[in-house]
Amino acid sequence: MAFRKDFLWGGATAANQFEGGWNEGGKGPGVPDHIRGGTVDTPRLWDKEIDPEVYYPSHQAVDFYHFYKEDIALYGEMGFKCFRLSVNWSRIYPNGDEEKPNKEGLAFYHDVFAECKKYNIEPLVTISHYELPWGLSEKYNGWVGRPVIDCYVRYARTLFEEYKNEVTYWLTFNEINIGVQPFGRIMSLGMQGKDHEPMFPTEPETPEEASDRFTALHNQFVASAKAVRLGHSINPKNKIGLMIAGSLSYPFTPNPLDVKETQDRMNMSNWFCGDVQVRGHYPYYAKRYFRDHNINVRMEPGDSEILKMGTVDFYSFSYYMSSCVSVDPEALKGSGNMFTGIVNPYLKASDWGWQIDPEGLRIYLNEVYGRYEIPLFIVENGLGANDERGEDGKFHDDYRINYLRDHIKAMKEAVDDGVDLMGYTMWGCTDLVSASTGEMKKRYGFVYVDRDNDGNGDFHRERKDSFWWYKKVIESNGEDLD
Ligand code: BGP
Repeated sequence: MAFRKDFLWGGATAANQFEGGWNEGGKGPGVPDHIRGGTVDTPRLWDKEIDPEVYYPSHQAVDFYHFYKEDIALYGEMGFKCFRLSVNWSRIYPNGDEEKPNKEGLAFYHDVFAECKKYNIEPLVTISHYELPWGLSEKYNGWVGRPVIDCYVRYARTLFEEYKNEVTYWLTFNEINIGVQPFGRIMSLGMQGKDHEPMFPTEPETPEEASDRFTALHNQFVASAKAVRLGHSINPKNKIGLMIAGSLSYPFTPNPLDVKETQDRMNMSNWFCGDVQVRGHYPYYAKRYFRDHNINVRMEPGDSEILKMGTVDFYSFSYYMSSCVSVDPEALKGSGNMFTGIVNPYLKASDWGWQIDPEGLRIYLNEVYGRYEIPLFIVENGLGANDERGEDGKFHDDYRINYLRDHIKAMKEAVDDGVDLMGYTMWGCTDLVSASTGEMKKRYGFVYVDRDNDGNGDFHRERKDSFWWYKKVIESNGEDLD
């Protein structure tokens, strides 16, 4: 079996990691603009006030804001069919709650989409990728505040109307399931932290704090469902998807306790949000989870109808790694920034501790498709590595090619198994800032960008070996992987 004829090959980015121009063109600050850089061992810190002496990676990122023509031309050269990007919410509504959008911000994305059109590249737009306007974070403690739903819906309406003739593929929220975890409070739910605390808070939550967090997540579900309905009514051609951080867990041993623990983990970390957004209601296991953890989610009358009416058209996800689960506290923990898990002796890990598991992608695709039977879209996958120049001064990233080849082979198998797969957008097609560590050194791209962890470099772009390889992959619709 081959990939569909209209398979959407391409690459993926997010404004706060890619765009820069953080205070240009009328843009207001977003939550990521308050987060410092870090490394795999030192956490990124959240600052209440932006300190002019401190380097914040999102402020210039890799300057897509000024390089977009060149970047999209490179995607055209590789033959991209699709380019995933996020609209930076605070470029359109600088504080998040204005009555009227910022025209200059709207014009920027018209220019971006016009460039895509030149090369027949279909944009795939994430409406919110960890990019809550700072104004809403401060005023409402992020998504905990119910009024944020209306602000989001107004913003989504602006995008659907404004770009009606330019965009038909949309994602309502990036990795919405990160909000299920306490570490998602700041990044995913835009909640206020303690000044200078790590972006991934590590202190245990009280039941009140967990209740706030799940209320914030509920507000995102409601906002997403409203946006899906609205998007369909504005343009019936719109295809609107959810987006999940694909987290595949294996039991570390056949001990039934490990197997049960894994099932619980999969339910809450992975399935919970998909169940709400695809099926239109909370899953059966939510009640017990809330009861056991003393969590009180503040829902309003009518919310369950809204969820029911706003289910998504397709299921998209990121997939980088898998992890093991054990009830044994002695089992060896690996690092992994966001998803720490037990080290799997059958797998190798990246330099950032992410365990590489292409077969897991096939397993995951089958699991998800079996559960929901709606089209799937891999909107992030790739290898973060420290690229260094070879003796000839070029980037020979064969390790990246190997990673991608193995994952594409696994996708092919899944398609052969009968999974309906719409497309594949490799994460960080042009090098960009890492979300978890804030580093530039953790590079994913087919295209190298001259910029380092401390903000040095002139931003010029260079093709890596993987650039030419991916061009062949797309040309052959995934047949030529050598
Ligand atoms: C996902 C995010 C992206 C991205 C990617 C890689 O969780 O949606 O924004 O950055 O992971 O992670 P990192 O940048 O930490 O390597």
